[in-house]
Amino acid sequence: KDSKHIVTVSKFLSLILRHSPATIKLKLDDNGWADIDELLAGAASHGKPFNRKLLEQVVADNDKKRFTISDDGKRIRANQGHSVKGVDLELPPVTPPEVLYHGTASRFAASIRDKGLIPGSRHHVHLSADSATAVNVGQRHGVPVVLAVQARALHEQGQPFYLSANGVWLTGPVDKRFIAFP
Ligand code: HQG
Repeated sequence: KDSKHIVTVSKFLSLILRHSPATIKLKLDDNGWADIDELLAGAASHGKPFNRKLLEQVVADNDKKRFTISDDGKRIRANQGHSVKGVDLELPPVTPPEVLYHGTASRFAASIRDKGLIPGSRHHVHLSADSATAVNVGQRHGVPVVLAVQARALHEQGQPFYLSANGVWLTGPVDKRFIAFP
C-alpha cells in the first residue's frame, strides 16, 4: 500500500511541478522551484495530503530521480519534463556525445521523418544517452522505435544541449537531417 501511495504522490508531483502548479494554487519561481511548505499545504487543501517524510521518500526512492530538494531543504523542483510557461531551469549548456537516442512510438515515425523532432507541449526535445533507455521512453507511447540523433553535429551547428540533473538530455527541435531511422 505504501509503495502504491509513493507512485501516486510521484505522479502528482510531476503534474504540479512540471505542468500545472495552479491546480493547487502553487507558484513556481523562475527556475522551477516550489516552496515545500506551500506545496504540502496546497496538496492537503486539494484533498491529496501527504507529509514531508513521504515527500522525502518519494524524492529519494524515485526510479528516475525526477525531483531535487534544494540544499537548504526548503524547496523542490522537477529535474526535467516541464511544459509550464515562464520556468527556466538555467542548466548550463554542455557538449553532447556524438550520438544521442530518442525513443518514440512507431506511429509517430512518419511525422518525425517529415518534420523532425519537435518539443510538443514540453520545453525541450528529450534524448537519452543510451538506446535501452530510449526503448523504455518509446514504450510509454506504443510500439517503441529508437532514433539516433547526430547530437554533436547539431551542436556544432550552434544548437545548445543541456543535461538534466537526472541524466536526460534536453535540446530544441531536431532537424530531420540529423536523425537516423532504423
Ligand atoms: C513525439 C519521460 C509526431 C515524440 C521520458 C514523443 C522523457 C513527434 C511525443 C520525458 C514529433 C511527445 C519526455 C513529430 C516528436 N511528429 N510526433 N514531428 N516530434 N514527437 O511524453 O520524449 O517518466 O512529451 O517522439 O523518460 O516521450 O515523465 O515526450 O513520443 O524523459 O519522468 O511526441 O518523459 O520522463 O511525448 O518523454 P512526450 P517524450 P518521465
